Amino acid sequence: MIKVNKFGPAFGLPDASPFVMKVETYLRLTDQKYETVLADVRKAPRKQLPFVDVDGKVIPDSTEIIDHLEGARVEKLDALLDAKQKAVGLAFKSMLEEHLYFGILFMRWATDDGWTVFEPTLREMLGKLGVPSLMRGMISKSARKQVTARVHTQGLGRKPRTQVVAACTRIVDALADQLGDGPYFWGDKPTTYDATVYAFARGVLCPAFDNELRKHAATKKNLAQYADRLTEKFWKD
Ligand SMILES: N[C@@H](CCC(=O)N[C@@H](CS)C(=O)NCC(=O)O)C(=O)O
Repeated sequence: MIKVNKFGPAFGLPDASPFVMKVETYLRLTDQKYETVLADVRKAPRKQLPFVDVDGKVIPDSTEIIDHLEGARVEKLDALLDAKQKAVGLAFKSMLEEHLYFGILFMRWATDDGWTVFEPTLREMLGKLGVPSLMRGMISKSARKQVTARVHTQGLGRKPRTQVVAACTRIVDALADQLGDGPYFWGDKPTTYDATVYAFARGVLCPAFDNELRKHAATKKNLAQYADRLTEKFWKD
């Protein structure tokens, strides 16, 4: 049995974290049954979510999880990709996970409009984990401090909002250009790259955060259609 430890559905998304969505999407693309557990990130093996429990073996990190699960499958999702496609796939995966991710964090945690949307949901999540209501405000505040410090350390957090949005806009444009009309990132069949691309497409298009980055992403019709298509096919239940 595969148990995915996650934050929980939020903002109309299956999870607040794109990395959790990535793992769950991979499991759905490969038609593997799994259970979900609402977890406390502070108790996770690397103090990050997701992590999974596969028949008692605990595996952290979305990429390590997918590598492990793919390793056990006979028909590999990426079997038909050539070396160049894998190189481009890796470049896009890294760009989304290591760059766009911080832009999404910035828009949700560091800006006042993002935090106004994010904080009540964060408090609700803490409530579901059994944190007493009196402590939720304090923990949210400290989490905000930690996350904004992380974005600052990465570098994006040192820029003004307009420059963060401009950097993320370039990534969204590159993704939409590379994606074409699909149906998947690499044409007719899903690959592991779709797990990342889908998770970040939904993250950046999330209507709850109605900022200039989301508005720009929504103008990329093929990106929005890709997200809708995969939602319809893999996320109906
Ligand atoms: N490289 C990790 C990144 C996971 C990650 O950054 N998770 C975030 C949520 S989106 C988290 O748990 N953050 C808590 C923290 O870093 O303190 C993966 O691919 O799973």
